Amino acid sequence: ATTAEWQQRSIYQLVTDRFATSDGSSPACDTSDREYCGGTWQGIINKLDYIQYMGFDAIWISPVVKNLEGSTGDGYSYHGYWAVDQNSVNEHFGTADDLKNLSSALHDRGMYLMIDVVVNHMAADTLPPDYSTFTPFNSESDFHTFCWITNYDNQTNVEQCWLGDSNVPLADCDTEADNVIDFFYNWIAELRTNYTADGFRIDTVKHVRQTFWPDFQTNAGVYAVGEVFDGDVNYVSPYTEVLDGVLDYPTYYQLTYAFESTSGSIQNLVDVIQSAQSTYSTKLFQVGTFLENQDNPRFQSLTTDQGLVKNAMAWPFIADGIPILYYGQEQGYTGGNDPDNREALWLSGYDENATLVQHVRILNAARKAAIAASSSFLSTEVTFPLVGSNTLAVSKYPLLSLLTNVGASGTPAWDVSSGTGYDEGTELIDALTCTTYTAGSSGSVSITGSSGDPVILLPTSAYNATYCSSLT
Ligand code: ABC
Ligand code: CA
Repeated sequence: ATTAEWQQRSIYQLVTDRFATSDGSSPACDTSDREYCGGTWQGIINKLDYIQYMGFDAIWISPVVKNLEGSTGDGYSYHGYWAVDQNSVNEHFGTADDLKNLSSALHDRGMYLMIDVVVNHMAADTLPPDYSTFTPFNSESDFHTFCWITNYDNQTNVEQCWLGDSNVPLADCDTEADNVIDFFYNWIAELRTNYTADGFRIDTVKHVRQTFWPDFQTNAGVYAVGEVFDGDVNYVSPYTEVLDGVLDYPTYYQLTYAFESTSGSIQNLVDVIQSAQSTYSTKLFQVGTFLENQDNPRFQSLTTDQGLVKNAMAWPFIADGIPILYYGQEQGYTGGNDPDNREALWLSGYDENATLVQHVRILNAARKAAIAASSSFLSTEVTFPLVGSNTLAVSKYPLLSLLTNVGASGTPAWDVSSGTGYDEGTELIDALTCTTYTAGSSGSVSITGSSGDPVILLPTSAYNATYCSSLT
């Protein structure tokens, strides 16, 4: 699928090993053991109703190729990022046919499949690696000369030295060598055709020279979003030119800081967004926007204030990029750093009535309603008609989102005098509560909220009332 098609989607990111088992059983899963817990591609097929219920129309799954087997000093390779054989699938997750079946099951529902891929490295459990265990790169000369990454300010060090540690060195592929380049350019095209993949998430993008990526993207043939793990817009920006999209790490940090406490800086969030808007140009609309992922502590490990949580969770759905939600957030999971943030979802019972499941369902519905109501919604940059110390109004016509970090014990109030895009007298509805309001002169909106919750406004004429009747 193209970038334009992905822009209309919202993505549910899951860790394959931790999402669902083939037979629906709920085995124990202690994240600190760093073992395979039993999730499979067939398990995902069985739970597509759950994902679709929340309004997601795409999933991003863990890397699919065969990984390092057995126990290491850093645990097992349940996350899928430790490839040893690029030409085989990871049998812990199922067979190649199971993966094809997942792809078909998604397409039957009009959903997309995004596969996570790693070309930067392959994984070993000795140093030096036994290169003969790798497929197809079974020679030391297929890799950069060993050195650990020690200096993130030195881009050559970042690109040509190795990630990992002495337990699991990540042998750094020589992505300057013709045989390595040719292999990966063919490999990504075959991965797409073999599994009818609709998109890719690309790992460790900043660890490979930028000039590797444009032809890789072309051969991928579908939308790809690259992981550039860095909070600086100026560092990330060039990567928006060599791939379709990047994961929006700069926003991730300021979003987290703004809402993790009642004293977080709203202004810093506004600043990073405006900086990205002026730096990325139209690529702004192609980034993947997220609050959680497999590498960072879950938001509810930082605060469990449900007012703050609901505001932070709303952001990816009301902003300029493609929303991504990391599995488990909707069930209120609280795990901290890797490996604690990779809890088994079956332990939640996939409760569709969970408060945050309903929250996400409405956020997806509101975004879909805005897309349907205005052909320019997806190419309209957010503006901020109100920036207070604890309040923020985010306009992306026909959506007006009123956010706050006063927290659940506070009473937020927003007095937006203009800049909403609404005509005087327009009837508005808060998608989260289905309370209605009327826009005043110059489209002004004046609302007192409750429990530190956000308010997500749309013209009543643009919002499907069935979501209101489902509210409890
Ligand atoms: C395992 C254990 C961990 C243990 C570790 C040593 O080994 O589980 O407990 O601590 C996979 C697995 C991990 C595993 C690693 C290593 O492999 O999932 O569980 O950790 O074996 C991607 C994936 C990630 C994956 C890999 C490897 C890469 O998303 O899941 O990990 O295939 C760097 C890379 C980034 C990578 C990330 C984990 O490490 O760039 O691609 N993610 C700074 C650097 C970043 C760096 C980050 C974290 O630290 O700039 O490049 O990411 O180490 C901001 C700055 C940022 C800064 C942050 C910390 O602060 O702006 O630049 O990031 O303000
Ligand atoms: Ca590299």
